[in-house]
Amino acid sequence: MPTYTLIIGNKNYSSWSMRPWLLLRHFEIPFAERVIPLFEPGHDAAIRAVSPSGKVPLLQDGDLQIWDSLAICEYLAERHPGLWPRDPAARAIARSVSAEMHSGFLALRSNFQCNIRRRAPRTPTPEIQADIDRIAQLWTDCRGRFGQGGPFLFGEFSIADAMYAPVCFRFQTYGVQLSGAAGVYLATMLATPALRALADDAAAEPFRIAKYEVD
Ligand SMILES: N[C@@H](CCC(=O)N[C@@H](CS)C(=O)NCC(=O)O)C(=O)O
Repeated sequence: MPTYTLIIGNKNYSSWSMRPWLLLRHFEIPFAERVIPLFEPGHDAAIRAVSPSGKVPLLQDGDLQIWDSLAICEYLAERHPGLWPRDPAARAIARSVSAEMHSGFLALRSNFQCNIRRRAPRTPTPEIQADIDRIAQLWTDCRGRFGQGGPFLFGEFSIADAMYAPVCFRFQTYGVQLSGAAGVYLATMLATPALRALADDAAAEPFRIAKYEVD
């Protein structure tokens, strides 16, 4: 029986929820999931009933509740070896790029909504392009400096990749093309079994948030 229950929003739309979900799935850590569909009637009360922040994701481990995607990933990393890079320098940079994702890229996040199953190519504004350029630079740098042991940012899949997975789906949805190492990394991520499993679940979800379906 899994000891963890992960409470998440819609798989198609909830960018924060997918990070710990992908981590658990990729590392085959047993967990139960509960989806609270966002923006359906009563969603706010349903989330507040379980989450002190009024947000998802939230991880339940027995009586313990952990909220916020990065805090959940850190909690899991303390219990399951290998979720962060083993090398201290690589681990420090992995934490830096994860924190940058967690608190940054506002133009991209607020204009290119997470909608995994949608295909709606758009021309980025200069502000969004600046976020895209920084992400491409960051991915290229991580792959060049730390990526020798595998195809992910720090070689093997880590929390840093889970943190950037929503960006990969956003780039796919809005037709953002990347060249060189960043483009190869994007393709690798979208072909990774955990991301494909999430995309399959997202495609099958019945929920539809109208405001995320229009330009
Ligand atoms: N910084 C938080 C953000 C969580 C967040 O904003 N979650 C959204 C879904 S993606 C949410 O719960 N929205 C519901 C609401 O605001 O009513 C994290 O990393 O978990």
